Amino acid sequence: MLKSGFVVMIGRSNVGKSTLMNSIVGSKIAITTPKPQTTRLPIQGIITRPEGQIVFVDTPGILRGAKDPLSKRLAQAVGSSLQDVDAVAYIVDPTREIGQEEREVMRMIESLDKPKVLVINKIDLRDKPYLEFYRDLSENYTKTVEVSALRGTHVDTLVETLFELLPEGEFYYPEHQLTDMPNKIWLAELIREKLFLRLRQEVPYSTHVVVTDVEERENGMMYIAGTIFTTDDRYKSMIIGQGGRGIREIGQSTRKELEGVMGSKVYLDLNVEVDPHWMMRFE
Ligand SMILES: Nc1nc2c(ncn2[C@@H]2O[C@H](COP(=O)(O)OP(=O)(O)OP(=O)(O)O)[C@@H](O)[C@H]2O)c(=O)[nH]1
Ligand SMILES: [Mg+2]
Repeated sequence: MLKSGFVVMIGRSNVGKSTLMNSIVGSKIAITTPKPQTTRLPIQGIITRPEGQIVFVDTPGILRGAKDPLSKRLAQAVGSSLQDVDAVAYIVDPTREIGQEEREVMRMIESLDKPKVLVINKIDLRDKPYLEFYRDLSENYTKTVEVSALRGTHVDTLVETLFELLPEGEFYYPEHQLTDMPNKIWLAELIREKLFLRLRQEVPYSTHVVVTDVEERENGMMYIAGTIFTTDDRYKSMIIGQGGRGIREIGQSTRKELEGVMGSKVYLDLNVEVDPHWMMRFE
């Protein structure tokens, strides 16, 4: 008897939802950075085991009261991803203070009439001042699991727990598929990760990456063309950097990672363009 279902990963920004999904799926599907608001699209990661299949939905971290169109869309995406899932994994970070935002997320999740697992992440860190607070919440959840997404500690226990909670059912995706994400979007996400890692402060949030072309050339080399859109000339210069150093470094680190994953040479053609309204057009 096979189990199958959708599990949504919910939690504040930066608690490690994407890291956890990558760790469960065993492959880098979602990008992760030390900055909040890294994830922008709900992304699915799929695992198929003898017990059945779980489709994980990684969501953007919840941000309260955000007014710009992008953040609103993100909040809507999280809201609608909750409707049709079979279980909820609520990820928390015991090293971070519990504010108003966390309490609101918590209330929303506790009011859901679905199996919910409290996932206390980052247990590898030494100082966890809020660990007991979260442990005391256990009775409000179907199960509680303490994990380190980064080290992979107890991630299997979490997966077993989720299989127990899911209904019987058939596979949603073919056995070997790891994600529902189209290639171009994943490539754009990877470029955005390198951009985030290189730049500081507000610039990354004012950027959007589109991959326009992916081609295998005759010599086995992958040709990839992409454009980084940003809202302002000033940001454009920051991304390009002095003498083009910035954009070159972003290109190089993306290329290195891609060559590792694809096992072939990659030629990456990256441009930066100013489009003050890309946020309005975001989809
Ligand atoms: N020490 C430690 N760090 C972790 C762990 N899991 C995630 N992190 C780090 O926490 C940061 C945020 O991780 P992400 O996976 O991007 O967090 P997220 O919840 O997806 O964030 P958003 O997409 O912004 O909502 C990164 O620097 C991760 O390396 C963990 O188990 N232990
Ligand atoms: Mg994320």
